[in-house]
Amino acid sequence: MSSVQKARVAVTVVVVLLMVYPISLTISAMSSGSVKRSIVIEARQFEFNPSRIEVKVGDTVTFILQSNDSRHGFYIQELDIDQQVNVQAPSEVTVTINQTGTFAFLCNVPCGNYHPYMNGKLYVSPNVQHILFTYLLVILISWLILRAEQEWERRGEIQPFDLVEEK
Ligand SMILES: [Cu+2]
Repeated sequence: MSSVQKARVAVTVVVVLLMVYPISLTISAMSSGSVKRSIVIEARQFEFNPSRIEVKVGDTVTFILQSNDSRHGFYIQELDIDQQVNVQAPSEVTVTINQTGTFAFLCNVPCGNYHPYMNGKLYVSPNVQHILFTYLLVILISWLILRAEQEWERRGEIQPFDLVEEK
């Protein structure tokens, strides 16, 4: 492989990686690697139950929120969730989780002395199927582009991914 060809392969892979991520995220959200799930959370003075929740990126999660003592809130800044929880009136909020990480959820309705300590954590782990799928897509699309370029080269036509003029 000449250095021009190596550079072309590298550029192709980078371009494809940039293109593939949003596509694969969308597809994985629709595929079997991601799940729809409902999680019932009880808010009470002064804790959430459960207070630790684990999901995978790409999952569509419906949080079903209930309270039996007073009004509370369910707030996750990073996921743009801000839901009131009224007494004896369950409410729900659905979100497709599109980032990994650990996110705090908080009560944002003052509910008593220990309200500031009313919080929990949502752990979002990577989706292995999603990652494998992304790699396969990158390899496949890169291969197709490189094959197409070889074909163009053979025919002496314009080569859209050329970095360096060949002599
Ligand atoms: Cu509170």
